[in-house]
Amino acid sequence: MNNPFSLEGKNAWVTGAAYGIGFAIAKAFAEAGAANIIINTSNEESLRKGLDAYAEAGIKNVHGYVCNVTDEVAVKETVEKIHAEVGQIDILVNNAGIIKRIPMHEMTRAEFQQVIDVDLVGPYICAAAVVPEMMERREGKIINICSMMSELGRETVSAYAAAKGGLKMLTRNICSEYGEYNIQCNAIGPGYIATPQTAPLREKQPDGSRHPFDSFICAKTPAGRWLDPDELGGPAVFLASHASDAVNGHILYVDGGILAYIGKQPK
Ligand code: NAP
Ligand code: GCO
Repeated sequence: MNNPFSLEGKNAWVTGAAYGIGFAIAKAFAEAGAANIIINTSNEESLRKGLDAYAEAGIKNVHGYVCNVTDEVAVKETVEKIHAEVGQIDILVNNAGIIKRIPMHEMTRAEFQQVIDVDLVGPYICAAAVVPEMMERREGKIINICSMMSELGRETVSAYAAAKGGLKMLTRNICSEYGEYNIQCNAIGPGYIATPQTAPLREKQPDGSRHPFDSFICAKTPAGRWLDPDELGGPAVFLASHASDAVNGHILYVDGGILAYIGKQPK
């Protein structure tokens, strides 16, 4: 019996995968046998550093493109380049994302819109660009990277929570609209992961003490720690593989149990 978790022969496009969660997911895909890894970033420097990081990790067959996921024309052009230079896109991971931590009443419309554009409109643009080929082949995997903020709010992240909540429903709608073509669209909802995006929340205070948010998150996570990006690799391989062909429209929270836990009582 073939290994249902294998990605042998598959081409996977992970958006925004120069580092962070995207890099960890792409690495796991390569380790699961993916034939080609495709990444994009918003600028040349990030792409160059990202491709160097893959090479240093010994990951081969990585193809990189500079492409802003909010630019529909650029995304369509990039998909055409991928088809010409790499081949079909079997798996799309909508990972690229930003956050702006600003109180809602102090946030400008432009700032709010920028987060919505990258975190919600971008995944729509990329999914819409790859679905036609998946429909023709009657096979495809789309994985959106949601968030705890797809379920919970907190101060200063209104735009991010609105985008990630919308991304949860976009995931369910892609499932609903394209399931008949054997396209599965699911999401991963990471908990709090130690990446550049959350680095400000873990910075030591001027007096050398822990950042209050660092202590807060560790109290909210049963294991009492931040999660590592590599801990998302297995769940991502599952959702990208035939092992999950009967899973559709699901948000898989990889949060260490935050959503199940009221939080550790302060001493
Ligand atoms: P990160 O370290 O800030 O990396 C974000 C990635 O997205 C970078 O590669 C960045 O590339 C790319 N990107 C940003 N805007 C882009 C655009 N317009 N076009 C193309 N690429 C763009 O973030 P992360 O922590 O790895 O998070 C990755 C995803 O997981 C995001 O969607 C985030 O919301 C989500 N998430 C993170 C956590 C966490 O705790 N870290 C938890 C839940 C969900 P450039 O170098 O070009 O900027
Ligand atoms: C924040 C964090 C979170 C994480 C993640 C949690 O400011 O609360 O950045 O939003 O990035 O989305 O799942």
